[in-house]
Amino acid sequence: MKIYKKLIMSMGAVLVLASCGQQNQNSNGALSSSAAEKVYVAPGEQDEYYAFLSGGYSGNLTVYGLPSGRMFKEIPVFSQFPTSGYGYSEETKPMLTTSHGFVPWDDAHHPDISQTNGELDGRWIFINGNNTPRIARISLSTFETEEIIEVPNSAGNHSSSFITENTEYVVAGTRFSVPIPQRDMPINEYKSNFKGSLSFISVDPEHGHMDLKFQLLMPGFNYDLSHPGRGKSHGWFFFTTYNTEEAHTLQEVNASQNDKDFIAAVNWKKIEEYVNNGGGTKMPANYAHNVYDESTHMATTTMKKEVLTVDPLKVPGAVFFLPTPKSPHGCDVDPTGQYIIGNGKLSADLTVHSFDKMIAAIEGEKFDGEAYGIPILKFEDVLAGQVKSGGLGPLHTEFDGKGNAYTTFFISSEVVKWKLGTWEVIDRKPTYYSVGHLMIPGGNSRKPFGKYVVAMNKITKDRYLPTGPEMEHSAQIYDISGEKMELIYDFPTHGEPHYAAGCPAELLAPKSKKIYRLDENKHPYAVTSPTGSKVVREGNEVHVYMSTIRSHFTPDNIEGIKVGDKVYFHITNHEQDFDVPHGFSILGQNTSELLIMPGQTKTSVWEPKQVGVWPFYCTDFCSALHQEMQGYVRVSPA
Ligand code: CUK
Ligand code: CUA
Repeated sequence: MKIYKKLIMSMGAVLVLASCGQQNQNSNGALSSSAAEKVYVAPGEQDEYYAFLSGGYSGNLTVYGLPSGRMFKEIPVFSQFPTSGYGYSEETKPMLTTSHGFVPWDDAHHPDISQTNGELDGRWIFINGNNTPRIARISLSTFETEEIIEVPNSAGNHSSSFITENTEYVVAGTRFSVPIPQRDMPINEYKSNFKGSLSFISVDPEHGHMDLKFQLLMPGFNYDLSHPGRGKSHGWFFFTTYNTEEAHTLQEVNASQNDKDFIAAVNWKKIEEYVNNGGGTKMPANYAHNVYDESTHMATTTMKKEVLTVDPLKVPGAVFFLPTPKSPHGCDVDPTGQYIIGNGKLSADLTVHSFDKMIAAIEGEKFDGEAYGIPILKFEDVLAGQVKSGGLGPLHTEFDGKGNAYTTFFISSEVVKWKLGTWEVIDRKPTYYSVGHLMIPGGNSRKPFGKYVVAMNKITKDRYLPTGPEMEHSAQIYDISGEKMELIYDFPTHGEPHYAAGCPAELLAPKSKKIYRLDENKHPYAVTSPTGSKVVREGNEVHVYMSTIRSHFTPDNIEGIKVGDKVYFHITNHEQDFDVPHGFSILGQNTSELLIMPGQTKTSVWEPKQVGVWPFYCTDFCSALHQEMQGYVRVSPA
């Protein structure tokens, strides 16, 4: 078998050599002969990398293998997800609590993996909710959402959730500017009254718990994307703006007037010091902080009442504006921390700023005016270089750790590879079609793994068998191990993958938790002994302490329930075997099914409306006697 594979591989090499100069690329862009081998992961074998693609308006995060493009799991974050009962079970409903009530949906854009010393550490992955501003933290040991914090004084939480190189902070910047605090006022008084906020959420290094440490209140310029400094620029954060015009209507025209908008450079270390010394102003603000506890398997919500705000003018030397052409979108920092790339989405050229030049200009106080008191640096003083790309509509850039950068072009639909420092274009390859973000595993850190780049495309058109007017979005994998990029695969994605984060499998796979231990289960309604099952009535509330193991529920015949009761089924899975979940659902129930993993307790609420004898059953095929795994509830008149 191995010899056979080797033979094929050497034949492939001969083919590639023979066709050198006239590559046998098919009309859809792929080098079909060698490409298949590069993405082929044989049955039973495993991928080299994990890729976490944001699900956009699905509110979820989806896990794929690289290079196979196989989907492993969809992790619900800002959604109710029947597959796992997330957002339906009593334990997980609090995760979706906000100051606006229960908001079981959001628009998830940018995942980012935790780092230590600027390298991926594989502990957590963070992702933002754009619409009702939130940041979530997902455990990379359980692959479950463990925490969601709402971001007050914010609207359109777009320039997030990027993290600093020791995961000190996860940052959330606002896209929309709004009155802060929110109040009733005329929209046409936007200019100089509406504000943006840049929130610095600290992350507890041991448990990952988030805490909104301070909010920088900024002019209402619309903060689009951001990235932290790293290496030499660690301690700074950079944010693109696209509306220095402060347009509040017909933005497509009115926010494109100025030739240059800004990248805001924020020295967060300086502000942190200011805040630690008692600086800042406390402001009333309502926001929810939801935390899932792995030992009780339950989430709880704390409503917060106050936030610490910082006026940038009170911290001299902390915030500067770097003029950047043509409504910049992406804001990316290279692995050395020297280059800050602002992609003007309405231009052809890329603008690269130099961190060293920025510091020199700040130290020399070479300013070119100010905006609302914040110093503006001179474009020429901070410019490192411009990439004459020949493309149109640059959006996002990633790095391979070998001195190369890769930028997506939405309008000309391509990925362009170019060299840091010389700014020369090395290669370009089309995407299918209209690419947004791209991702190289670790491409957001000091140590990228520059073997593959995944391009995430907004438009699918003819790539797959037609499925009516609506089609899934599409991702494409390019091999970037050589001088030229090679398109090797494409696969449909779930939801709109705005961005992704990737990580070597060898870092995550060994830490992936296999089973929850029943003897560590601290759920208040857990049944931890084989004889612990019972039914307890408290007024019109009934608590069913139920256990489950192949292939029955205990109890499985329940009588004495009346119309008007509120019945809580607390179900504990007693399996001791990896990967044997049980499900639960009962006829007429509108709170969806549950999925209970071994050792876990999950709760489903049922308010029976009709008299009768109603069946319940296990919804997950768990054994040869899965079909027998059932029971009845008798409901009598009130
Ligand atoms: S944004 Cu989607 S293509 Cu929300 Cu990161 Cu640029
Ligand atoms: Cu338990 Cu099917």
